[in-house]
Amino acid sequence: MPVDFSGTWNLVSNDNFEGYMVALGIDFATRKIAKMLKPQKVIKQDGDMLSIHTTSTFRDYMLQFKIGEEFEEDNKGLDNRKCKSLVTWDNDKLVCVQIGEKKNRGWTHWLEGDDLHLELRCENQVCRQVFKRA
Ligand code: 1AG
Repeated sequence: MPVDFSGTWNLVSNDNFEGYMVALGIDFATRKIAKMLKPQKVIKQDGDMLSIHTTSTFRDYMLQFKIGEEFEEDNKGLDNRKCKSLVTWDNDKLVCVQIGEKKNRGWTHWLEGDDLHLELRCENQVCRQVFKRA
């Protein structure tokens, strides 16, 4: 049985979000707002199908995909660059590779105790986010 990420999760820590946003080319004013946010994730996992809805007072981001199946991602409201994304299991970690203009782009989700972890990668920057159940 794979891990189940389903639930509602609130951000509690956000390490080097600034570096990650700079690597994505997010402008100064947007970064100032974005780093104040405490986004919430609502994750629904049903077999190989996942939806991850990240919401905040500023912007929302919705992702739906099937594990193991490449899809087009538009990153709308984030950096707006399109990429080809593929999410696969690496043991109990959910790993996304985002192929596009930015090198080394992707993310990894995993559970640790009662916490949801998210590592966001772009070029040489790594942002580490931790969420707790709402
Ligand atoms: C993601 O998580 C990213 C979800 O794919 C959003 C997290 C960080 C923001 C990413 C880039 C920064 C770009 C622009 C800043 C402007 C607004 C920030 C809004 C943040 C809330 C939406 C991986 C996975 C599924 O959970 O998406």
